[in-house]
Amino acid sequence: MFDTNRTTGPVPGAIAGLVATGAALAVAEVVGALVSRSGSTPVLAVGDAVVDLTPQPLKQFAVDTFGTADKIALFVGMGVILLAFAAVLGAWSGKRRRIGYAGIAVFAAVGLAAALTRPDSDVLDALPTLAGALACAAVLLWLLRIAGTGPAEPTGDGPPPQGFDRRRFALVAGVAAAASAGAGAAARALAGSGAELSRSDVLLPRPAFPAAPVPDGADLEIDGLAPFLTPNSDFYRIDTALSVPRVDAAAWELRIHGLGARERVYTFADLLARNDLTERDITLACVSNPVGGDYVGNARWIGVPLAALLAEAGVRSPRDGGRADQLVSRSQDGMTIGTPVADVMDGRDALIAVGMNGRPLPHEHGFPARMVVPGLYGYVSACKWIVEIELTTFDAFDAYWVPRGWSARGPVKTQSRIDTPRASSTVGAGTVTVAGVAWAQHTGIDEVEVRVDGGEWQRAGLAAEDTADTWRQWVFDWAAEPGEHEITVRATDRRDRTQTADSAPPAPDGATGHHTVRVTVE
Ligand SMILES: Nc1nc2c(c(=O)[nH]1)N[C@H]1C(S)=C(S)[C@@H](COP(=O)(O)O)O[C@H]1N2
Ligand SMILES: [Mo]
Repeated sequence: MFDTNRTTGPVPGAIAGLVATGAALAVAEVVGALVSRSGSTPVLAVGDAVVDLTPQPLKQFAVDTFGTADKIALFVGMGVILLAFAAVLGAWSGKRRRIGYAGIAVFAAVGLAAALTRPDSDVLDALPTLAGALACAAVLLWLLRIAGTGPAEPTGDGPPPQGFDRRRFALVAGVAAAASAGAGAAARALAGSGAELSRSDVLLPRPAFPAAPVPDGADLEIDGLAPFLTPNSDFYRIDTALSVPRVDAAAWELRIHGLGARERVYTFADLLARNDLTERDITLACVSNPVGGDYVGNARWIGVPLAALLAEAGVRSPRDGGRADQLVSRSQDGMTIGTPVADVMDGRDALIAVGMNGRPLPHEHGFPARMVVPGLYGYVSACKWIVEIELTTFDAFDAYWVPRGWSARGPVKTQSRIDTPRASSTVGAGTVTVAGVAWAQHTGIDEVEVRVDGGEWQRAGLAAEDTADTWRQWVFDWAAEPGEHEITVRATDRRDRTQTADSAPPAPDGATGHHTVRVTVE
């Protein structure tokens, strides 16, 4: 059914389509790395747009199914679709060039639309797509010409059509594919290099207000129990960024402005040079953490007290007559996070953090600066790659997650988790160490209780308390008898709130219920 004048069939066209698409992506990456301020490329922009446009239930399904591999799954899905289209359109345009042009135009339009509607985009973000489309057309035409596919030219007295030179086609296609792969890799290196340098250049000053050492006995060091301080490499990561923003600390600024604020701009050097750098242990939790889940971690942060920056901008808490009740932080990648002004100005250690466990913030966790507020879920407080703080009201503005079905306010709910023994594990009869963590940031944990097989609640032992802003380990010695058993935990915080047994899903403002594990005792 393909051109009867030729003997080449659809395969060379399909290969040409694939190679041309590879060239398009590579050129777009290179141009993106060279010109785009945000290092964005059409693939990332389309991916970001897909994430934004995906309805909440589907997003939840993706997270539930793929966990933190959800982004990889998205890219693999996009790649499969793109390559399938490339092969089909390439084969088809072997017969009709116009199909190829139309296909390229459609994909370029999608790429442009996505690139130019990203929150941090500017006109330069059109260039990678345009350059990629041109490269695609050029490589496609070149390969199709070698393959000798397409409608017979009105030959007249011209040379007779050449046969299909397979070797030449394979050579050119191979070289084009290899060059694309090389260029793509070079572009990645280029995009990553600038900010990476500046992070490794950062020397964290000694904080003026260091945290007290973690008390002896705060870390029970039990096998299988989360360590008291979560190493940066193990700290959960939750954000909408498909590629980790690489922010150049040398060019970075934090702007504070809005209702009742005199505009102030701070550079990274300004923050590091301050005499109020403060070190604090703060446990951060994600609102989407299911009961028993591990989207919670504890780190030793260094940062500037946010209340001090707000005071310098003349901001007053609504409790002192200030007009703004919401502080909206914006990130380099366009995230918006809304935090109650009253909370960050009530004396708690809300920080613009620059350090995490003694290191500059890892890129994944917001380099060069992010917010951390004890007692609030991350989605209403912990803006990573922060560049702007706007004073406004809850009436006037809905931050990113609010129209997506999450509550505008997100104080953390008191929770507890069993880390060991793990669910569905088998343990030996006798004394079994049951241990876990409990958290009620900015309130503190008062008591943890365990019960087995629905029996009496029994007090667990509590590890030494670091501060009310951190989680607390607990341990319970269980005299385990052979059989199937169910272990349940609940915590009571210092405001006398005991965790409810009613299970609620994470949306809209945090999961509730008791963590229960089933184990087999032999
Ligand atoms: N820029 C940006 N900041 C963000 C987010 C995001 O998607 N983008 N996610 C928030 C959420 S939902 C949480 S729970 C915390 C997680 O911080 P972590 O990834 O350092 O653990 O970051 C918060 N800050
Ligand atoms: Mo979160």
